[in-house]
Amino acid sequence: MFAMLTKFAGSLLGTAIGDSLGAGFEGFGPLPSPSYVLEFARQYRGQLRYTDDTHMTIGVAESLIERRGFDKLHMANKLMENYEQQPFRGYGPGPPTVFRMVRSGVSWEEAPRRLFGGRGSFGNGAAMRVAPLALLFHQSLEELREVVSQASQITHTHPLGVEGAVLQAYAIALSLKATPSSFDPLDFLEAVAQATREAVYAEKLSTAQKLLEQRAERAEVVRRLGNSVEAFNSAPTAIFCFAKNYESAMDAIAYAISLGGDADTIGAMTGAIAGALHGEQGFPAEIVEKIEDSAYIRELGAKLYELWESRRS
Ligand code: F2R
Ligand code: MG
Ligand code: MG
Repeated sequence: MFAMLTKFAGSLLGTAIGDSLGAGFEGFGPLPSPSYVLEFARQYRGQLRYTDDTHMTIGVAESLIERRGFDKLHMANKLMENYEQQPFRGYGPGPPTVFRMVRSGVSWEEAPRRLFGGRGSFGNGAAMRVAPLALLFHQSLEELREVVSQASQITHTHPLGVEGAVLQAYAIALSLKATPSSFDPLDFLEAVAQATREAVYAEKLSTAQKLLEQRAERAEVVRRLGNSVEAFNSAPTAIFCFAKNYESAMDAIAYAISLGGDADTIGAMTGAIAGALHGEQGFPAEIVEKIEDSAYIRELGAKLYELWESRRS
């Protein structure tokens, strides 16, 4: 049995590696191959800087640790304050708009509901930051759904934005409880599919199982699952990228980024799931060292682990 401590750190570091490596390719078309990404990672000299995906994940973790559990108002303020300190992290338009509305007096309940003509956001921003919640609440999928729904609605109130975050959290929780030697990717995809309450996700996760069985080409994966910023066009894709490459955390991230499109976010979500299965040792030390703030991110994983342990007893 892998030590839980390294799995907690691995999931947060996996988020940061996928995000930081994918950031330079966000908005690109498909890359030549996953090996191209691995070679880029090996040869890159200097620091790999993270974007909003990791920055918001750090904020979620910081809030859980400071409050020793989930406190929606504290988390909302933490995400807003972190954004105001570092607004240059490539945030999607929705969250900063929410933060500005709140600063001008609109309530936290109302502000995210006003986005996109009153429909709320179905961007992947709630899903990309969900790893700390999945780690802390992985033992009860019912509680995980409830907490993730509430945390998502700080910025994303559209049901499809929330459901993407819930499924990404389920995938991380399942991976955390599994071991690489006994992992079955089809069973994993089926378990995530069984959990969904939204038709578009059920359809995509069913497609993911077929694509895995058929050993589909990357172009077909992008065509059927998507690689764009909407949660339903990226969370199932990340879950598939992990399932297809579950034997190696770095291969999973490289494959995800190689699909192009929202590469940092699909890379981050894939990395969070893969890191939860393999632990920190799933990532080469020379790549972890290149990631901005990797020591701090590892420390957040350790603190979340301690919090989880203390809540069990
Ligand atoms: N912002 C980016 N990438 C842009 C380029 C960044 C550049 N490299 C730089 O450094 O400046 N990436 C980040 O944004 C995504 C997460 O977005 P989030 O937090 O979900 O934001 P938002 O604005 O709520 O949603 C994203 C887009 O989805 C579409 N959308 C959402 N809800 C919609 C609705 N109800 N109807 C129609 N469209 C909707 C919109 O296009 C939103 O802008 C991640 O990729 C992260 O990396
Ligand atoms: Mg980003
Ligand atoms: Mg992105």
